[in-house]
Amino acid sequence: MQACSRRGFLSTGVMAVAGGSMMSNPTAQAQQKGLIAAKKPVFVATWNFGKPANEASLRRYTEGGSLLDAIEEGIRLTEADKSNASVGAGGKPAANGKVQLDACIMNGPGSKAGSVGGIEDIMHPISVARAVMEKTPHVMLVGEGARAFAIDQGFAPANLLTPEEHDAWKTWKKENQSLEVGEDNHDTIALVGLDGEGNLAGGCSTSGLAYKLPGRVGDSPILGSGLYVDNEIGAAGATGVGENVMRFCGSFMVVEYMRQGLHPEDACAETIRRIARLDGRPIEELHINFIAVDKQGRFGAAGTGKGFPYAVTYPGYSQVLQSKALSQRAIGIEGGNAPIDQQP
Ligand code: SD4
Repeated sequence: MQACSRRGFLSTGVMAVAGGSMMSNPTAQAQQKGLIAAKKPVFVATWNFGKPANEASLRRYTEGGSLLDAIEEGIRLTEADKSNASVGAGGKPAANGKVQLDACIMNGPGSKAGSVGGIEDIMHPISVARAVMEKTPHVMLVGEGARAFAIDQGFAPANLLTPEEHDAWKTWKKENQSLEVGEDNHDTIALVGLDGEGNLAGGCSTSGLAYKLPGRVGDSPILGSGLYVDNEIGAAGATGVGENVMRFCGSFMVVEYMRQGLHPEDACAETIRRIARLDGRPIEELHINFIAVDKQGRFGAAGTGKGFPYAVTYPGYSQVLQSKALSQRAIGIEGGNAPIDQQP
């Protein structure tokens, strides 16, 4: 069964070590591949920009912040980065030229969660999501209500549309006006973590699909779709075309596969296979990716097509890795976790 491939690799790896053909520190190598528990705390995030986010999370945690503080801090870094056109300030707008942001946060202990959908003019929706969780009896606020709540809580309104994205939107309006859902017009930061006490938490933030219909909300702020945390089992997050995640409760499904005993990477891959089966389209057309960490500190990721880069950070280690890749031609393909960037 495909799902057992990593354990197969682990036993092969252990044999290779016994034969003296692997590096001298097999424990460190197995940790870096996510095969055995990483040092704690461990942070796992989507895309290359997940690495500086993870590192900000680790710094915050090391300085005495809670796991939730750490998750929020990492995501805030990405939200504030105006060169990132898919999260927070600088994000691509909806078809009407307004940047509408989605975010959620979830804490393992007590399964507490907060979320905002389609919020405008607020640079840090992850912090608003946390305020929804901590200061209201609700879980999710959307649109104008979310914006009004944020301003009431002291978040300053800001213009999130950069001149570059304004120009790109004007060009799109003049020349195109089609809504293409493909590989290149979206990205999300999903960041999940496990702390020294064995508690889990996660967050997720995005500007969603470029030039989406105003009011469209994707998977990212929907608990169980763009993010899910189960403090007994693990945490998972998604990036990609939200419509192909939220119809299947994708992140919840990943966690449920971990509950059944699958390694995080296998749980992500199995979720994609199941979504593809139910959806009926070739895997390459789905454009979905998942990350996961389990209660032990093992991690993994899988994506459609060529897979996707994701970042893993724990004390003494921070790296962008290539996820497992799933395509129609060879389902379940190459094992993931080849380092992409050797820089610490
Ligand atoms: C959405 N999942 O709004 C987000 C976008 C994304 O990589 O993650 N793209 O559908």
